[in-house]
Amino acid sequence: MYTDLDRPALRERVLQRALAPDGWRVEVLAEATSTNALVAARADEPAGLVIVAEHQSSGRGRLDRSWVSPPRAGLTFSVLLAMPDDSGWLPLLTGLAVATAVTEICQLTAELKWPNDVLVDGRKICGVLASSPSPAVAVVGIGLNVTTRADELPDERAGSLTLAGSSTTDRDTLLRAVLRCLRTVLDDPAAAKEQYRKRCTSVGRQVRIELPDGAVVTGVAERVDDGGRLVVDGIAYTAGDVVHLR
Ligand code: BT5
Repeated sequence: MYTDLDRPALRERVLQRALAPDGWRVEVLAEATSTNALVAARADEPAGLVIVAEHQSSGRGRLDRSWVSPPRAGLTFSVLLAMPDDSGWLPLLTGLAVATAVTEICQLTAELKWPNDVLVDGRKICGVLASSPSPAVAVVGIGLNVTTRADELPDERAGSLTLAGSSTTDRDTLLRAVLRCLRTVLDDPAAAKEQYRKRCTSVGRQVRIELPDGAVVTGVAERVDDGGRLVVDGIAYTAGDVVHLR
């Protein structure tokens, strides 16, 4: 039985003080519909707004899918950013930031499945949802499973830091680490793209890619091109769900 002691609340004041020097303005809400929607509704504010929800009642995935997480079991938050020049890379580099933070502080090896899923032991521990409420503004939402139990996850392809044996499950520490890594990738996107290409384990593999229109393609993922697209047997894909076949 998980109690409040196992899943302590985030410490908003401490986070605000720690993250302000890096340009982040953090707000922690007990409950929200979807943090992506809340941040998008405040798109006229300066970049750097971060809204974290201890619980989301209608967390969103890509293509209108849902993101489910019990209260305080994970991190669910969204960040307001100026749209970078190479916007196609933004969700990929956000995934890189999470994978880097998890590898650094959890003593786990996190892999990146194109475009932006973070996997540990082959299971998805993090998803990223990017949107653009106006051409100059981007919202990136991150869902990271921390203490989530197997029976709280949607299926056996999902995992959490606790299930993977993470050395820490302190969500304050994790949030700070992810935002620090996000700042690093945003400050030097060229280096981050190189890092992403090194860490993305979809490349060089036989993959199945399920496209947004329902079509399914199987082939070898050759590389991630300059637009952040996955090239499978010579054809570049902008979006899709990748399954690693072997
Ligand atoms: C994603 O979509 O993975 C993007 C998830 C983004 C969630 C964050 S939370 C903060 C912010 N506010 C929001 O409303 N959203 C963002 P996609 O690749 O489409 O994956 C969605 C699929 O992952 C679902 O259809 C489920 O199968 C699965 N899923 C749902 N909840 C999950 C979880 N907690 N862990 C792992 N997989 C999950």
